[in-house]
Amino acid sequence: MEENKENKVDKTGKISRRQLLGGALAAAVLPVASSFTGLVQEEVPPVAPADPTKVQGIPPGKIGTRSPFENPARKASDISSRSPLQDFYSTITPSDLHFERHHAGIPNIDPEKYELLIHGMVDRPMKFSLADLKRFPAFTRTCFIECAGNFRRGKAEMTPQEILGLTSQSEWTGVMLSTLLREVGVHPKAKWFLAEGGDAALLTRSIPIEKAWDDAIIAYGQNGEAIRPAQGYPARLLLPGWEGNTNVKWLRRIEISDQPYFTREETSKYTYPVNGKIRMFSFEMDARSIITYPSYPQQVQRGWIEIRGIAWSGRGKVTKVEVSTDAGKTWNDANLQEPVLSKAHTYFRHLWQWNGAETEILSRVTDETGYIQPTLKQLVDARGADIGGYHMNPITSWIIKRNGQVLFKPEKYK
Ligand SMILES: Nc1nc2c(c(=O)[nH]1)N[C@H]1C(S)=C(S)[C@@H](COP(=O)(O)O)O[C@H]1N2
Ligand SMILES: [Mo]
Repeated sequence: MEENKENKVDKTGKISRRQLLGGALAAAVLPVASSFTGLVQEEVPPVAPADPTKVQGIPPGKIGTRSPFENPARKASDISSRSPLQDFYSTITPSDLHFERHHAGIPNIDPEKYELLIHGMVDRPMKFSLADLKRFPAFTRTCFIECAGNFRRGKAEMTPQEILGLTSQSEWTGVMLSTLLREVGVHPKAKWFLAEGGDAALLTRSIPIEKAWDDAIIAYGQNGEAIRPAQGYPARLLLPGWEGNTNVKWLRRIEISDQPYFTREETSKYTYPVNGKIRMFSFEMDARSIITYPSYPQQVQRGWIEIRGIAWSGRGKVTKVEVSTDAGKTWNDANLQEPVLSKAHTYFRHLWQWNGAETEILSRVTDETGYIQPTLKQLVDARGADIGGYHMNPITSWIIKRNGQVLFKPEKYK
């Protein structure tokens, strides 16, 4: 065996005296040496900057914080909180500003005890721990979630957050539900599955099995870290483009069946007529857009204004956003921020020169299926009455007063 020259050991098994001295010497010089490399920076006392125009810094920390000058906040009620859409420069919603909708509060679930049961019309009913879910090949995708009841109006003094803040976007990571369905062996006659959460809410949803084979994800990651408790920690069902309520949080059970379950949300009380027929199981979120700048309560000045906003569709990609600055008489194509992702918030911008006259600005999206965002009149005519409620995605307008004040146009029709 080759002798290690650095570690000379004498016959008694003790390290030589020379070796010890050398080691002590090396230890003594180490802090000095590393202070040059910056490794022991925290030992250097803070020095006030000699140049008074420079600003004294604070040391780095374990968790980052926002600038004290930036205070974006959700607007919360007992059952939901809304994202501050007007405060975002682009389309990823910071996780702590993601909208929330809860029917029985946010349960605190121990990831060690978490289990997802998949049973019903399967060859092998199985329970998956969180660790099991993470062993499967993972998948990451950016998409929006929107509550089907996302639309408020009624007065001019409303922000984008108040009007439409029940939508947000994250980059989600998890395992494709199709991967798990192959694992349990789904019966060929299966047509639906039931998704159940571990919270106290009576919210279970029946989902056509095609969505599971297509793009459903059991998500445990949100914007690069573990999903937030409010978003369903440790795992939720993610159905890109579909009504918020089908994205069952704290997912604990999936039951495969050949028919829907007609749970509470799936009875006629929670559905509405379209052309005289009850519209049930309307899963996809229709395309919509909103200008987030300028918006209430901002004040603008005459001259160049970059009109900005977000557009999205639950059916695929946004292909066009048009902006009108003359109350809908003429329309201009806005620029779409690339990359445009399917079933995702898409940022649009349109440069406009305001001449100072009172006007109305609005946006209208077209998606890849050719669907064009309707006016409120078109929506109401199709449904027979302005009943509000779910799936209300009309074009929305802002009025710009001569003094530059921006107000929401709270339309009501019939
Ligand atoms: N288990 C469970 N899942 C749930 C809900 C709930 O109350 N319990 N609310 C649903 C509704 S109505 C919506 S809009 C979305 C909201 O998702 P978010 O809170 O992550 O934004 O979660 C859905 N999933
Ligand atoms: Mo919702």
